[in-house]
Amino acid sequence: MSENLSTVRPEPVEGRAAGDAREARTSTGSVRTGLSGAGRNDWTREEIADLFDLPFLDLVSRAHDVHVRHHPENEVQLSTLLSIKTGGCVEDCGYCNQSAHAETGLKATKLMEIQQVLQAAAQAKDHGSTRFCMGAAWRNPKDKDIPALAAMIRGVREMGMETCMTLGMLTPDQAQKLGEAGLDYYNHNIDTSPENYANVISTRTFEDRLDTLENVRGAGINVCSGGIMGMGETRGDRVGFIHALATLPVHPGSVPINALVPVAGTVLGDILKDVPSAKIDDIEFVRTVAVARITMPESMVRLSAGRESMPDSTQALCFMAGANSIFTGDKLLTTGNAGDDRDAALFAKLGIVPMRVEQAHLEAAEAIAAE
Ligand code: SAM
Ligand code: DTB
Ligand code: SF4
Repeated sequence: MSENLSTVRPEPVEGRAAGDAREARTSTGSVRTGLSGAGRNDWTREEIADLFDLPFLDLVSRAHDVHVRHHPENEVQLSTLLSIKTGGCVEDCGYCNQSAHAETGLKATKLMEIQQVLQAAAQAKDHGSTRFCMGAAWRNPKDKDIPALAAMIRGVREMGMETCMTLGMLTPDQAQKLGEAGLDYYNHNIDTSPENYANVISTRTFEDRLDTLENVRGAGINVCSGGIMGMGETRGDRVGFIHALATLPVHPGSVPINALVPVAGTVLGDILKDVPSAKIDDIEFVRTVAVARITMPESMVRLSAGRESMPDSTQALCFMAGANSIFTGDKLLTTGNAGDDRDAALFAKLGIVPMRVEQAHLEAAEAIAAE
Protein backbone atom coordinates (compact mmCIF):
# COMPACT_ATOMS: atom_id res chain seq x y z
CA MET A 1 0.00 0.00 0.00
CA SER A 2 1.24 3.50 -0.69
CA GLU A 3 2.44 5.70 2.13
CA ASN A 4 -0.32 7.46 4.02
CA LEU A 5 0.08 11.21 3.56
CA SER A 6 -1.42 11.79 6.98
CA THR A 7 1.66 10.11 8.50
CA VAL A 8 3.84 13.06 7.49
CA ARG A 9 1.71 15.40 9.55
CA PRO A 10 3.32 16.64 12.75
CA GLU A 11 1.50 18.44 15.54
CA PRO A 12 -1.04 21.09 14.45
CA VAL A 13 0.53 24.24 13.10
CA GLU A 14 -0.69 27.60 14.33
CA GLY A 15 -3.70 28.96 12.49
CA ARG A 16 -3.54 32.17 10.55
CA ALA A 17 -3.23 35.42 12.44
CA ALA A 18 -6.43 36.53 14.10
CA GLY A 19 -7.86 39.51 12.29
CA ASP A 20 -6.55 38.36 8.91
CA ALA A 21 -9.07 35.62 8.49
CA ARG A 22 -12.59 36.40 7.43
CA GLU A 23 -14.31 33.11 7.11
CA ALA A 24 -17.62 31.36 7.43
CA ARG A 25 -18.02 27.93 8.92
CA THR A 26 -18.92 25.01 6.66
CA SER A 27 -21.50 22.48 7.63
CA THR A 28 -18.78 20.16 8.98
CA GLY A 29 -17.69 22.79 11.48
CA SER A 30 -14.61 23.65 9.45
CA VAL A 31 -14.23 26.99 7.80
CA ARG A 32 -15.01 28.37 4.37
CA THR A 33 -12.59 30.94 3.10
CA GLY A 34 -13.48 33.62 0.61
CA LEU A 35 -17.16 33.75 1.47
CA SER A 36 -17.00 37.09 3.16
CA GLY A 37 -16.10 38.97 -0.01
CA ALA A 38 -12.88 40.13 1.63
CA GLY A 39 -10.33 41.21 -0.93
CA ARG A 40 -10.89 43.51 -3.87
CA ASN A 41 -13.19 42.53 -6.67
CA ASP A 42 -12.64 45.68 -8.73
CA TRP A 43 -9.41 44.50 -10.35
CA THR A 44 -8.84 45.84 -13.85
CA ARG A 45 -7.31 43.80 -16.64
CA GLU A 46 -4.45 46.31 -16.79
CA GLU A 47 -3.59 45.76 -13.13
CA ILE A 48 -3.64 42.00 -13.62
CA ALA A 49 -1.52 42.25 -16.77
CA ASP A 50 0.97 44.39 -14.82
CA LEU A 51 1.23 41.69 -12.15
CA PHE A 52 1.94 39.05 -14.82
CA ASP A 53 4.63 41.37 -16.24
CA LEU A 54 6.56 41.73 -12.95
CA PRO A 55 10.02 40.20 -12.81
CA PHE A 56 9.38 36.58 -11.85
CA LEU A 57 11.09 36.68 -8.47
CA ASP A 58 9.34 39.91 -7.50
CA LEU A 59 6.00 38.39 -8.44
CA VAL A 60 6.59 35.20 -6.46
CA SER A 61 7.90 37.15 -3.48
CA ARG A 62 4.83 39.40 -3.50
CA ALA A 63 2.49 36.44 -3.80
CA HIS A 64 4.28 34.72 -0.90
CA ASP A 65 3.85 37.83 1.26
CA VAL A 66 0.12 37.84 0.54
CA HIS A 67 -0.05 34.13 1.22
CA VAL A 68 1.52 34.23 4.68
CA ARG A 69 -0.69 37.14 5.72
CA HIS A 70 -3.83 35.16 4.93
CA HIS A 71 -3.02 31.47 5.40
CA PRO A 72 -1.13 29.18 7.74
CA GLU A 73 2.41 28.75 6.42
CA ASN A 74 3.68 25.44 5.06
CA GLU A 75 0.25 23.85 5.16
CA VAL A 76 -1.39 22.33 2.12
CA GLN A 77 -4.97 21.12 2.10
CA LEU A 78 -5.63 17.65 0.65
CA SER A 79 -8.64 16.87 -1.52
CA THR A 80 -9.45 13.55 -3.14
CA LEU A 81 -11.40 13.09 -6.36
CA LEU A 82 -13.74 10.31 -7.38
CA SER A 83 -15.47 10.00 -10.72
CA ILE A 84 -18.97 8.95 -9.69
CA LYS A 85 -20.21 8.90 -13.31
CA THR A 86 -17.64 8.50 -16.04
CA GLY A 87 -17.66 9.31 -19.77
CA GLY A 88 -20.33 9.64 -22.45
CA CYS A 89 -20.83 13.37 -21.80
CA VAL A 90 -22.79 15.32 -24.42
CA GLU A 91 -20.62 18.43 -24.05
CA ASP A 92 -17.71 18.99 -26.44
CA CYS A 93 -15.03 20.44 -24.13
CA GLY A 94 -11.86 20.18 -26.25
CA TYR A 95 -9.68 19.10 -23.31
CA CYS A 96 -11.90 16.36 -21.93
CA ASN A 97 -11.59 12.64 -22.55
CA GLN A 98 -15.04 12.11 -21.03
CA SER A 99 -16.75 13.93 -23.88
CA ALA A 100 -18.71 11.70 -26.25
CA HIS A 101 -17.18 13.87 -29.01
CA ALA A 102 -13.67 12.64 -28.13
CA GLU A 103 -12.26 9.38 -29.47
CA THR A 104 -10.43 8.08 -26.45
CA GLY A 105 -12.01 4.65 -25.98
CA LEU A 106 -13.02 5.58 -22.42
CA LYS A 107 -15.84 3.33 -21.21
CA ALA A 108 -18.96 5.23 -20.08
CA THR A 109 -20.51 4.17 -16.77
CA LYS A 110 -23.74 4.85 -14.89
CA LEU A 111 -23.90 6.79 -11.64
CA MET A 112 -22.07 4.76 -8.95
CA GLU A 113 -23.94 3.14 -6.07
CA ILE A 114 -24.02 5.21 -2.87
CA GLN A 115 -22.21 2.56 -0.80
CA GLN A 116 -19.35 2.31 -3.28
CA VAL A 117 -18.90 6.06 -3.14
CA LEU A 118 -18.86 6.04 0.65
CA GLN A 119 -16.26 3.26 0.68
CA ALA A 120 -13.98 5.35 -1.52
CA ALA A 121 -14.52 8.37 0.75
CA ALA A 122 -13.57 6.35 3.84
CA GLN A 123 -10.37 5.27 2.10
CA ALA A 124 -9.56 8.89 1.17
CA LYS A 125 -10.06 9.92 4.79
CA ASP A 126 -7.69 7.15 5.93
CA HIS A 127 -5.11 8.61 3.58
CA GLY A 128 -5.31 12.03 5.25
CA SER A 129 -7.69 13.78 2.86
CA THR A 130 -10.05 16.38 4.35
CA ARG A 131 -12.24 17.03 1.31
CA PHE A 132 -13.94 14.50 -0.95
CA CYS A 133 -14.78 15.75 -4.41
CA MET A 134 -17.28 13.76 -6.48
CA GLY A 135 -17.33 14.43 -10.24
CA ALA A 136 -19.83 13.41 -12.89
CA ALA A 137 -19.47 13.60 -16.67
CA TRP A 138 -22.76 15.39 -17.17
CA ARG A 139 -23.88 18.58 -18.87
CA ASN A 140 -26.23 18.79 -15.89
CA PRO A 141 -27.74 16.35 -13.40
CA LYS A 142 -31.34 15.22 -13.86
CA ASP A 143 -33.78 15.93 -11.06
CA LYS A 144 -34.18 12.17 -10.53
CA ASP A 145 -30.46 11.91 -9.64
CA ILE A 146 -30.65 14.45 -6.82
CA PRO A 147 -31.79 12.10 -4.00
CA ALA A 148 -28.86 9.71 -4.59
CA LEU A 149 -26.43 12.64 -4.80
CA ALA A 150 -27.87 14.05 -1.56
CA ALA A 151 -27.36 10.67 0.14
CA MET A 152 -23.70 10.65 -0.97
CA ILE A 153 -23.22 14.15 0.46
CA ARG A 154 -24.81 13.20 3.78
CA GLY A 155 -22.75 10.00 4.03
CA VAL A 156 -19.43 11.75 3.35
CA ARG A 157 -20.24 14.53 5.81
CA GLU A 158 -21.05 11.98 8.49
CA MET A 159 -17.43 10.82 8.14
CA GLY A 160 -16.31 14.34 9.06
CA MET A 161 -14.99 15.25 5.62
CA GLU A 162 -15.85 18.32 3.60
CA THR A 163 -17.93 17.57 0.53
CA CYS A 164 -17.50 18.86 -2.99
CA MET A 165 -19.34 17.97 -6.17
CA THR A 166 -18.88 18.85 -9.82
CA LEU A 167 -21.84 17.79 -11.92
CA GLY A 168 -22.18 20.42 -14.66
CA MET A 169 -24.86 23.10 -14.75
CA LEU A 170 -27.29 23.38 -11.83
CA THR A 171 -30.70 25.02 -11.58
CA PRO A 172 -31.38 27.14 -8.48
CA ASP A 173 -33.63 24.36 -7.16
CA GLN A 174 -31.01 21.64 -7.64
CA ALA A 175 -28.36 23.80 -5.95
CA GLN A 176 -30.76 24.40 -3.06
CA LYS A 177 -31.35 20.67 -2.58
CA LEU A 178 -27.64 19.81 -2.68
CA GLY A 179 -26.97 22.65 -0.22
CA GLU A 180 -29.65 21.35 2.11
CA ALA A 181 -27.99 17.93 2.05
CA GLY A 182 -24.82 19.63 3.34
CA LEU A 183 -22.74 20.22 0.21
CA ASP A 184 -19.82 22.43 1.21
CA TYR A 185 -18.30 23.23 -2.21
CA TYR A 186 -19.42 23.07 -5.82
CA ASN A 187 -16.71 22.95 -8.47
CA HIS A 188 -17.63 24.63 -11.73
CA ASN A 189 -14.68 25.94 -13.72
CA ILE A 190 -14.73 28.93 -16.03
CA ASP A 191 -11.65 27.26 -17.57
CA THR A 192 -10.32 30.20 -19.63
CA SER A 193 -10.98 33.82 -20.58
CA PRO A 194 -14.48 34.79 -21.77
CA GLU A 195 -13.10 35.53 -25.25
CA ASN A 196 -11.29 32.18 -25.57
CA TYR A 197 -14.21 30.12 -24.27
CA ALA A 198 -15.81 29.36 -27.65
CA ASN A 199 -12.45 28.10 -28.99
CA VAL A 200 -12.52 25.37 -26.35
CA ILE A 201 -16.22 24.52 -25.92
CA SER A 202 -19.12 25.10 -28.34
CA THR A 203 -22.00 23.38 -26.53
CA ARG A 204 -22.37 26.00 -23.79
CA THR A 205 -21.35 29.60 -23.16
CA PHE A 206 -19.23 31.40 -20.61
CA GLU A 207 -22.45 33.04 -19.36
CA ASP A 208 -23.96 29.57 -18.73
CA ARG A 209 -21.03 28.93 -16.39
CA LEU A 210 -21.55 32.25 -14.57
CA ASP A 211 -25.27 31.47 -14.18
CA THR A 212 -24.53 28.20 -12.39
CA LEU A 213 -21.96 29.92 -10.16
CA GLU A 214 -24.69 32.38 -9.19
CA ASN A 215 -27.13 29.55 -8.44
CA VAL A 216 -24.50 27.84 -6.28
CA ARG A 217 -23.75 31.05 -4.37
CA GLY A 218 -27.47 31.69 -4.00
CA ALA A 219 -27.87 28.31 -2.30
CA GLY A 220 -25.14 29.18 0.24
CA ILE A 221 -22.69 26.65 -1.20
CA ASN A 222 -19.06 27.68 -1.39
CA VAL A 223 -17.86 28.17 -4.97
CA CYS A 224 -14.83 26.32 -6.32
CA SER A 225 -13.93 27.71 -9.72
CA GLY A 226 -10.76 27.87 -11.76
CA GLY A 227 -9.45 26.70 -15.09
CA ILE A 228 -6.90 24.99 -17.27
CA MET A 229 -3.59 26.42 -18.44
CA GLY A 230 -1.84 25.12 -21.54
CA MET A 231 -4.78 24.92 -23.91
CA GLY A 232 -3.01 27.13 -26.46
CA GLU A 233 -4.32 30.27 -24.77
CA THR A 234 -2.41 33.56 -24.85
CA ARG A 235 -1.04 35.55 -21.90
CA GLY A 236 -4.01 37.86 -22.52
CA ASP A 237 -6.37 34.93 -22.01
CA ARG A 238 -4.70 34.09 -18.71
CA VAL A 239 -5.13 37.73 -17.69
CA GLY A 240 -8.81 37.57 -18.73
CA PHE A 241 -9.28 34.28 -16.87
CA ILE A 242 -7.92 35.63 -13.58
CA HIS A 243 -9.83 38.88 -14.11
CA ALA A 244 -13.13 36.98 -14.51
CA LEU A 245 -12.55 35.10 -11.22
CA ALA A 246 -11.18 38.01 -9.21
CA THR A 247 -14.12 40.25 -10.18
CA LEU A 248 -16.87 37.78 -9.26
CA PRO A 249 -19.20 39.24 -6.61
CA VAL A 250 -17.43 37.00 -4.06
CA HIS A 251 -14.06 35.38 -4.71
CA PRO A 252 -14.32 31.60 -5.04
CA GLY A 253 -13.45 29.78 -1.82
CA SER A 254 -11.24 27.49 -3.92
CA VAL A 255 -9.49 28.25 -7.20
CA PRO A 256 -8.20 25.15 -8.97
CA ILE A 257 -5.41 25.88 -11.45
CA ASN A 258 -5.04 22.86 -13.74
CA ALA A 259 -2.29 22.24 -16.28
CA LEU A 260 -3.83 20.49 -19.27
CA VAL A 261 -3.45 16.72 -19.10
CA PRO A 262 -3.17 15.98 -22.80
CA VAL A 263 -5.18 12.88 -23.73
CA ALA A 264 -4.87 11.42 -27.23
CA GLY A 265 -8.23 11.48 -29.00
CA THR A 266 -9.29 14.83 -27.51
CA VAL A 267 -9.03 17.93 -29.68
CA LEU A 268 -6.51 19.65 -27.41
CA GLY A 269 -4.59 16.49 -26.50
CA ASP A 270 -3.99 15.79 -30.18
CA ILE A 271 -2.85 19.34 -30.89
CA LEU A 272 -0.35 19.16 -28.02
CA LYS A 273 0.91 15.80 -29.25
CA ASP A 274 1.66 17.35 -32.64
CA VAL A 275 2.84 20.74 -31.33
CA PRO A 276 4.66 20.02 -28.04
CA SER A 277 5.74 23.67 -27.84
CA ALA A 278 2.08 24.54 -27.08
CA LYS A 279 2.56 23.04 -23.57
CA ILE A 280 2.47 25.76 -20.94
CA ASP A 281 5.86 26.90 -19.79
CA ASP A 282 6.43 26.03 -16.12
CA ILE A 283 7.42 29.59 -15.21
CA GLU A 284 4.27 30.97 -16.85
CA PHE A 285 2.23 28.41 -14.91
CA VAL A 286 3.80 29.56 -11.63
CA ARG A 287 3.11 33.17 -12.62
CA THR A 288 -0.58 32.30 -13.02
CA VAL A 289 -0.67 30.73 -9.56
CA ALA A 290 1.04 33.82 -8.10
CA VAL A 291 -1.39 36.25 -9.75
CA ALA A 292 -4.33 34.16 -8.51
CA ARG A 293 -2.92 34.35 -4.98
CA ILE A 294 -2.37 38.12 -5.07
CA THR A 295 -5.76 38.96 -6.57
CA MET A 296 -7.75 36.47 -4.44
CA PRO A 297 -5.84 36.55 -1.14
CA GLU A 298 -8.25 34.51 0.95
CA SER A 299 -9.07 31.78 -1.56
CA MET A 300 -7.51 28.34 -1.41
CA VAL A 301 -5.47 28.05 -4.62
CA ARG A 302 -5.34 24.44 -5.75
CA LEU A 303 -2.46 23.06 -7.77
CA SER A 304 -4.75 20.64 -9.59
CA ALA A 305 -4.41 18.44 -12.69
CA GLY A 306 -1.01 18.14 -14.32
CA ARG A 307 1.12 17.40 -11.25
CA GLU A 308 1.96 13.88 -12.45
CA SER A 309 4.26 15.28 -15.12
CA MET A 310 5.32 18.36 -13.14
CA PRO A 311 8.81 18.39 -11.62
CA ASP A 312 9.06 18.74 -7.83
CA SER A 313 10.87 22.05 -8.35
CA THR A 314 7.92 23.54 -10.23
CA GLN A 315 5.48 22.32 -7.60
CA ALA A 316 7.69 23.85 -4.90
CA LEU A 317 7.59 27.19 -6.73
CA CYS A 318 3.79 26.92 -6.94
CA PHE A 319 3.61 26.46 -3.15
CA MET A 320 5.97 29.42 -2.71
CA ALA A 321 3.68 31.44 -4.99
CA GLY A 322 0.65 30.66 -2.84
CA ALA A 323 -0.79 27.31 -3.90
CA ASN A 324 -2.09 25.66 -0.74
CA SER A 325 -4.17 22.74 -1.88
CA ILE A 326 -3.67 19.63 -4.04
CA PHE A 327 -5.54 16.57 -5.22
CA THR A 328 -4.08 13.45 -3.66
CA GLY A 329 -3.99 9.82 -4.77
CA ASP A 330 -2.81 8.20 -7.97
CA LYS A 331 -5.89 9.12 -9.99
CA LEU A 332 -7.71 12.38 -10.68
CA LEU A 333 -11.07 11.61 -12.31
CA THR A 334 -9.89 9.38 -15.15
CA THR A 335 -6.21 10.29 -15.60
CA GLY A 336 -3.13 9.74 -13.46
CA ASN A 337 -2.04 11.85 -10.51
CA ALA A 338 1.24 12.12 -8.59
CA GLY A 339 0.31 9.50 -5.94
CA ASP A 340 0.67 9.48 -2.16
CA ASP A 341 4.25 8.14 -2.06
CA ARG A 342 5.61 10.90 -4.26
CA ASP A 343 3.56 13.53 -2.43
CA ALA A 344 4.72 12.33 0.98
CA ALA A 345 8.33 12.50 -0.22
CA LEU A 346 7.77 15.97 -1.68
CA PHE A 347 6.11 17.27 1.50
CA ALA A 348 8.96 15.85 3.61
CA LYS A 349 11.56 17.51 1.37
CA LEU A 350 9.76 20.86 1.54
CA GLY A 351 8.70 20.75 5.20
CA ILE A 352 5.05 21.01 4.18
CA VAL A 353 2.33 19.40 6.27
CA PRO A 354 -1.22 18.46 5.33
CA MET A 355 -3.66 21.11 6.51
CA ARG A 356 -5.97 20.11 9.31
CA VAL A 357 -9.08 21.91 8.18
CA GLU A 358 -10.95 21.25 11.38
CA GLN A 359 -8.04 22.07 13.66
CA ALA A 360 -6.11 25.03 12.30
CA HIS A 361 -9.05 26.96 10.90
CA LEU A 362 -11.29 26.43 13.88
CA GLU A 363 -8.54 27.86 16.06
CA ALA A 364 -8.33 30.93 13.84
CA ALA A 365 -12.10 31.38 13.82
CA GLU A 366 -12.23 31.04 17.61
CA ALA A 367 -9.47 33.61 18.02
CA ILE A 368 -11.48 36.08 15.96
CA ALA A 369 -14.68 35.33 17.88
CA ALA A 370 -12.81 36.01 21.15
CA GLU A 371 -11.63 39.46 20.01
N1 SAM B 1 -18.91 17.78 -16.14
C1 SAM B 1 -18.64 18.71 -15.13
C2 SAM B 1 -18.13 20.01 -15.64
O1 SAM B 1 -17.55 20.04 -16.70
O2 SAM B 1 -18.31 21.02 -14.96
C3 SAM B 1 -17.68 18.18 -14.07
C4 SAM B 1 -16.52 17.32 -14.45
S1 SAM B 1 -15.24 18.11 -15.39
C5 SAM B 1 -14.19 16.76 -15.80
C6 SAM B 1 -14.36 19.07 -14.20
C7 SAM B 1 -13.20 19.91 -14.67
O3 SAM B 1 -12.07 19.10 -14.93
C8 SAM B 1 -13.36 20.68 -15.96
O4 SAM B 1 -14.07 21.87 -15.77
C9 SAM B 1 -11.92 20.97 -16.34
O5 SAM B 1 -11.50 22.22 -15.84
C10 SAM B 1 -11.14 19.83 -15.68
N2 SAM B 1 -10.53 18.95 -16.69
C11 SAM B 1 -11.18 18.05 -17.46
N3 SAM B 1 -10.32 17.41 -18.27
C12 SAM B 1 -9.09 17.94 -18.03
C13 SAM B 1 -7.79 17.70 -18.57
N4 SAM B 1 -7.59 16.83 -19.55
N5 SAM B 1 -6.76 18.42 -18.08
C14 SAM B 1 -6.97 19.33 -17.08
N6 SAM B 1 -8.17 19.58 -16.54
C15 SAM B 1 -9.23 18.91 -17.01
C1 DTB C 1 -10.62 20.64 -11.29
O1 DTB C 1 -10.44 21.86 -11.52
N1 DTB C 1 -9.78 19.67 -11.63
C2 DTB C 1 -10.33 18.38 -11.26
C3 DTB C 1 -11.62 18.76 -10.49
N2 DTB C 1 -11.69 20.17 -10.67
C4 DTB C 1 -12.88 18.08 -10.78
C5 DTB C 1 -10.51 17.49 -12.42
C6 DTB C 1 -9.27 17.26 -13.22
C7 DTB C 1 -9.59 16.27 -14.28
C8 DTB C 1 -8.40 15.85 -15.07
C9 DTB C 1 -8.75 14.87 -16.11
C10 DTB C 1 -9.29 13.57 -15.59
O2 DTB C 1 -8.65 12.95 -14.71
O3 DTB C 1 -10.30 13.08 -16.10
FE1 SF4 D 1 -18.52 16.84 -19.93
FE2 SF4 D 1 -17.39 18.11 -17.89
FE3 SF4 D 1 -15.88 16.73 -19.65
FE4 SF4 D 1 -17.03 18.96 -20.42
S1 SF4 D 1 -15.47 18.77 -18.82
S2 SF4 D 1 -17.01 17.03 -21.56
S3 SF4 D 1 -18.94 18.93 -19.28
S4 SF4 D 1 -17.37 15.90 -18.25
